[in-house]
Amino acid sequence: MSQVKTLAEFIVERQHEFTYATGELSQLLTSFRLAGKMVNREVNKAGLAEDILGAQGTENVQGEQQQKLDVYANDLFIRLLRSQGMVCAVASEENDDIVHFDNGGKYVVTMDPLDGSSNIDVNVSIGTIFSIYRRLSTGDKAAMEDFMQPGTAQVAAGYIIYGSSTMLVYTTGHGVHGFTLDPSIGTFCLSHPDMTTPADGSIFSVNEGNLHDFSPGIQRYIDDCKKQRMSARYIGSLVADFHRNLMKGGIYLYPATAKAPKGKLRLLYEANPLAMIVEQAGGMATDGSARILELKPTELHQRTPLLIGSKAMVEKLRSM
Ligand code: AHM
Ligand code: MG
Repeated sequence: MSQVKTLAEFIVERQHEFTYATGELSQLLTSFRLAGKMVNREVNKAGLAEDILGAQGTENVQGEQQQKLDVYANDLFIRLLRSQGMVCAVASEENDDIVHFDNGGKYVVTMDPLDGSSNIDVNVSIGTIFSIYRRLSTGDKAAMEDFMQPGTAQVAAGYIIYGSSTMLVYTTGHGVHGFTLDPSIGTFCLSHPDMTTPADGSIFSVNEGNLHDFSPGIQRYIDDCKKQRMSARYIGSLVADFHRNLMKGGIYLYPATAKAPKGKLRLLYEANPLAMIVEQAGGMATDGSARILELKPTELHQRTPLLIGSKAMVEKLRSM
């Protein structure tokens, strides 16, 4: 049997690549590693908890109130990040405002604790997306400017996919590495070192129900994909669609629509982390005219159109 390397070991081995103090990265990622495992456990028994154990009411067997999984995941990530002390504030999809820890930590985190949550009830893959920034402000409390940094300032970004297996994928700007959770030992093991995405692909992922809202250029591009007999694949969970395309080569599109004139996805905790990962893997991410990572955020829950994936496909789409 070849030597298995765990995520914890890998982080320690690569922490010299991290610009800031050795050990900080390892502490930062530990919260995500632990929370990811705990969310994974809850996701896997979601059907059980609600339909069987919870059948008599809304309380679980311990007499606790049943929590929606996205709220559970949010509370858990925040609790672990708070207790670990490196992070002084979090911006989450689940919270209107910044959650402050007032501990003087040197980092801030943005996250979507459980993305694609409409897919939980139907047993389809969902994910966690996160991004870590070095804070700019000083003092105990983080400031809005700490969160208004462009994606180029991310010091690390990653996602966890709760799929047919659970994987954690992250980058610190030195390549992209993927770890698969071995449920028998409860440990993330290195399964995909130095991930790269194919330069071109033959999968396009878009909610075609919105086709008539898309700009003529986007519509022409989608038509072109069909003329080339490409495969249409759309799960409706960003992390799952992104992960498949990253591995196989493809493009994911969520352009502006009539309902969401600025796009649906959020810049800080959906587009930016995945844009950093795709670029590190050799791909591209744009809002149609500008590089996602160079957009200057102006608000926490800012939305952006997102066109992301294999370089040749994103470039072709942009030219249209
Ligand atoms: P959410 O953050 O409310 O879960 O919404 C984000 C999700 C993405 O995971 C997914 O790619 C997209 O919304 C799907 O949207 P639609 O159902 O409009 O196609
Ligand atoms: Mg989301």
